[in-house]
Amino acid sequence: MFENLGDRLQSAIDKIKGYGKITEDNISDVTREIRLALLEADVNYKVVKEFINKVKEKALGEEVLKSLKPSEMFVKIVKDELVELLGGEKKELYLSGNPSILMLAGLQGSGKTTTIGKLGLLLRKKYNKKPLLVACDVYRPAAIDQLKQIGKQLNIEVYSEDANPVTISKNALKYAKENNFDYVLIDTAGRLHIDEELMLELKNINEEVKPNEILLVIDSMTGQDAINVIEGFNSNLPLTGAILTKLDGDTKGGAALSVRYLTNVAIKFVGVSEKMDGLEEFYPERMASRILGMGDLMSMIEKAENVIDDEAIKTAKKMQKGNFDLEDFLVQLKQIKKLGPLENLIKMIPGAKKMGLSNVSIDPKQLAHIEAIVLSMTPYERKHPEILKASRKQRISKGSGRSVTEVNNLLKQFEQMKQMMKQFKNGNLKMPF
Ligand SMILES: Nc1nc2c(ncn2[C@@H]2O[C@H](COP(=O)(O)OP(=O)(O)OP(=O)(O)O)[C@@H](O)[C@H]2O)c(=O)[nH]1
Ligand SMILES: [Mg+2]
Repeated sequence: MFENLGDRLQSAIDKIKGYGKITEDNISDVTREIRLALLEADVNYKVVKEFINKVKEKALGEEVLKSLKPSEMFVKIVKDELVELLGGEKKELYLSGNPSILMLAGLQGSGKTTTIGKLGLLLRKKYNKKPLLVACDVYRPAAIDQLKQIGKQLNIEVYSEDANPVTISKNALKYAKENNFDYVLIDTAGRLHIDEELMLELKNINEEVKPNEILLVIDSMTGQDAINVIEGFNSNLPLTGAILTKLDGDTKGGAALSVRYLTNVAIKFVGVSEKMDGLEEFYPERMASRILGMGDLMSMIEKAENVIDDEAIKTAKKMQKGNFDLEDFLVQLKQIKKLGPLENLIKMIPGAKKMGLSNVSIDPKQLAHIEAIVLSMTPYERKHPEILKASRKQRISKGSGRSVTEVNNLLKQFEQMKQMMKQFKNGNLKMPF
């Protein structure tokens, strides 16, 4: 997401590094490029105009800090404005109701039902809530089944009944109170366009259960039209925020950058994959850093914390001491696989692009091969790889379907890694950056 925009903005900003001083002339040069980059990313022209004006005004104004170089100052100004454009402070989700009630609304296919599941999972995992999913899309029989399927997959209860959406939501709320659910998530029907009938139904549900959160789900591929969709819903319902889905697709990202300025509706979450864990809380600051290639260590660490378990932390400590074996190696390998595509993680490292790391491709097959080799060893062999001589290696090669050379390479790399860890521990080795 935002890759193209990020590249363009970064190269524009890099230009300013060549100038010793910021003047009206060279600023115009750079802001022209920024303007083009934003327009090409499908950011609304009004938003672009305002953004450029603010950046210019600040860059030429009195506020220049003496401690920063002009180029650093300029980067800071652009970043600050970008954060502002994305909504400034992070907007928190309402959590203190008993139960809290959340309703999703949005056009057909925007991702409501999927996002209901993702939210349920996030609320349970991160906020320790007991969520109830409510099926209020009664027009398509398959819609209820879809939600039930998601509930089954996540082991989260789904409330449904043969009634109209207002009655269902009322009864679901009663059911939630009686059964100690503390978060009620209401899935609603979609339409191709904003129409009176749909709005009336959503208004009626709103009147009946008074949700604490009404979030509008928007497909980020909608582009400029997203603004009209938001205004259409916002004039009928007291929206408390928006969720932009499918940011993993080849969207240019313009809607994300225009929504807040044009509608005053804050983005609270973004959908980044079809999978149930593909929902991220939206932090304007982190997103701006990511766009400008400054990395997003916080998100990377949080992601790692979410999937890494105690066993892995224990082996990581052993690794630091330099006394780990292939059994520990296997544990670490499993964690790496849980983290998902490594390329995505690498992109979050500050300066990854400049180090030439942003285009590395890591073949998941290779990880699978390594795992197969280690799994073909006996537990004793994993603890004492030094006993692995020709005949054992041959057996492992057969068992894993990999060549003896690959087995040898793995053992060699493992030994090197161990040596390196020892050196780290003794403080003889510095990180390469
Ligand atoms: N890649 C990607 N796909 C998504 C994301 N969110 C939803 N989808 C996909 O979008 C399609 C539509 O999602 P639904 O959740 O059924 O959309 P909906 O708004 O409930 O649709 P209706 O009930 O017909 O109005 C599905 O194929 C989802 O897997 C996302 O963040 N990334
Ligand atoms: Mg749906």
